[in-house]
Parts: sequence; structure tokens; C-alpha cells
Amino acid sequence: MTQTQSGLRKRICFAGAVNVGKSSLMNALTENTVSLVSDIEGTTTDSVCKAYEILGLGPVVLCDTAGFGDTSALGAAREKTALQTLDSADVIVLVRVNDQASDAVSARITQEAQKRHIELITVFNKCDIYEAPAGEIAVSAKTKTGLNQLIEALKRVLAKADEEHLLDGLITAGQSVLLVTPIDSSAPKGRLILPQVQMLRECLDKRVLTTVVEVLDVPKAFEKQTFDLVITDSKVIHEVLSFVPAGVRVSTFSVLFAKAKGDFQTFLKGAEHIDSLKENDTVLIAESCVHTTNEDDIARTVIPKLMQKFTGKALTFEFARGKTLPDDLSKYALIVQCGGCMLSRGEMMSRVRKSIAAGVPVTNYGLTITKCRCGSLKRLTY
Ligand SMILES: Nc1nc2c(ncn2[C@@H]2O[C@H](COP(=O)(O)OP(=O)(O)OP(=O)(O)O)[C@@H](O)[C@H]2O)c(=O)[nH]1
Ligand SMILES: [Mg+2]
Repeated sequence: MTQTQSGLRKRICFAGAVNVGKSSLMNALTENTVSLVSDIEGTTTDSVCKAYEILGLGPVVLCDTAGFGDTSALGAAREKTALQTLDSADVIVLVRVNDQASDAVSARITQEAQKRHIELITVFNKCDIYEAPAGEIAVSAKTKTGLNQLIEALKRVLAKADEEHLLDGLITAGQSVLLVTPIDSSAPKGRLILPQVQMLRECLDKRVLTTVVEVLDVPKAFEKQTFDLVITDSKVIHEVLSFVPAGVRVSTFSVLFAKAKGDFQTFLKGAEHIDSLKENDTVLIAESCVHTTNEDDIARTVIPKLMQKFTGKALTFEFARGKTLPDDLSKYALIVQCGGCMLSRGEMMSRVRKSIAAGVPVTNYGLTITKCRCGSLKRLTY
């Protein structure tokens, strides 16, 4: 159960004023002591995130955050960390109690959620001692009242936030698809990478007739049959296009993932911005996971070389790795974000929002490679 990749888990973040019972509620939902509880204001100091399987919700990550309105010396720093955690939420559970201090904080958190376009569910906790307003979700972490109502509300919201399926509108049962998965030196030993596995799974779910080949075998595959759709790794898009007959639709793994997990129109515009890059511009290449690099490392080597060659400009490249982007993005002319297979949609959207707020165009690895290899994105289906 806990082996579900974090990128496939929905992130549910608990937020609210100090002492309203956020940690208690998280513990009640998980039927476990995940987060420390006490009647001292500011008990939770740092965000506590835990992968969990909740009956009816499936695999999720639950994040408890520090309470707002903590007047101690570290209060402001704790709020900053809490806001960073809320950034990547798929849904925020705003926990309040029926009192004035909690009202002021709740108004602020509601505003923060709206700014981020993140869905919010408000629950009134401690309904064993406070009366919740009529029609609201009343819960008690202590007596475990109302938890089912909260789970039902989460189900409704998370169903809306469900990633669009990768192949919706592109292919139907009984049609045929050719998946091109290069096995080169950067392919992990003995297995496929997560996006390829997810695509295969979706093809099977949709009862699509699926053939998986290495790039060199694309011509042989077309000798045997034609395909309704070809989906290739962007790295080999140029070779694949040279093998695929003109009428056959072609897409890439990264295009379809960007559609399902990100802001595709923003990424498309970002890729077109490569045409406008100027001499000495700085490009940020942002990779979300941390792994060792080799000589054909996509971030460090492949993309910089391709961009230099395509633009003919002397560009400077900087690299960011891990879960967060640098604080100041304003010096960059473009941000090239990895496909984010380890990120949830909420985490990816938080990166897109930060780039937009800094006024910096953002795109992803796959679209950048396709743009630089093919000159345009016109041949792609999405
Ligand atoms: N009566 C009652 N008390 C509760 C309930 N939920 C939490 N409490 C109590 O409220 C106090 C604060 O609970 P926490 O879960 O630590 O609250 P929190 O919002 O995480 O607090 P901070 O981490 O300090 O922001 C503890 O004494 C809990 O036992 C509830 O549903 N009913
Ligand atoms: Mg707490």
C-alpha cells in the first residue's frame, strides 16, 4: 500500500489556528498517532506528512501543519513553512472551532487557498463542546463524530481534482497504439520508468491494442501493421517522426503527462518562448527528484546542448534539484521543469504558479526537446 508513488497520491493538508485540533483530527482519520497532540498552543512546529491509505479515499498523503496565530518568537517562521506545505495541496481541510480567534485565521487561510486555486473543505472541530453552525461539517476528533462526513466531502473534491486520464479523447477500445520506449544508457536497469508503466496501464484499462518497441524497431512494427496513435519518448521524437507515415498521429509521454498533471497551455507557451531567448539569457532547469547523473543526463547535458544548438545563443544554465524551486525566479528567462513523475498535480501546479507569479515562462523537458529537435510542436497530437 505504501508503495504507491508519491506522485500518484492526493495531498490532503490540514490547516487552521493553533489548538483547534488539526493534529488530533489527522490522528483520528488515520486511527494512529501520526502527529503530536497537546493543549499547548504551537505543538506542531513543522509540517508532518505521512503516506496513508484511507478507506474510501485510497492512497493519500496527509499533511499536518503548524497552527496560524502562534504569537511565539517562531510563529512567523512556522506560518511560512505551513504555507509552503499548503502550496502543494490537492485539497486543504480548514479546521476551525466556533470562536473569534479561529474566525480570523480561517478567513486568512481561505484567502490563501483561493490565491492558489486550491479546493478547501471547512470542518468545525470539537463539536462535542462547541456548537457548529447549521449545515456545516461538524466533527469531533475526540469522539470521532462526523469523520465519515469529512471523508465523503474529501471524496467529492478529490474526484474533481482527479488527474485527467492520459489518453482521454485520443484513443478508444479496440484501436491500436505504438509505445516507443528507448532503452539507452539512461534507462534504469531491468525495468521501465514510471510514466511508461502508467501509460501501459492506462492502455490496458482502456482495452487499447498496445505494442511496445525500442526506437530502432519502429519501422518493423509499421511493416506488420499500422497504428492509430504513436506515443514516444521525446528524446527520440526526431527519429520516430522519420519512420512514422504522415497520416498517423504522434504524441509524446511528456505531452500527455503535462496535460494530465500541470498547466499544458502554459507549458506550450513556454516552449514557444525558446524562439525569443536572447544572448546570455539564464535558463533554470528544475528537476524534482534527486538521482545520480551520467554522461547523457537529460537535465545537465542533453537539454543545454539542444537549446544552445537550436537557438544559436550563448545561454547560461542553472540547475535546481529537489522539492522546491529557488525563492527568486525573476532572473531567469525561462524555466524548464522535469515531467514531475514523482510530483502530485498539486506540487506541479505550485511550481507553475510560482513561475507565473515571477513573470517567467515555464515549460517542461519533453516539450523543450521536441521544440529544439523538430523546430516546432505542430506534428504533435494532444
Ligand atoms: N473536546 C475536544 N478536544 C479536542 C478535540 N480535538 C482536539 N482536542 C484537544 O485540543 C487540544 C489541541 O489539539 P491539537 O490536535 O494538538 O491541536 P492543533 O490544532 O494540532 O494545535 P497546534 O499544533 O498547536 O496548532 C488538545 O488538548 C486536544 O486534546 C475535540 O474534538 N474535542
Ligand atoms: Mg498540531
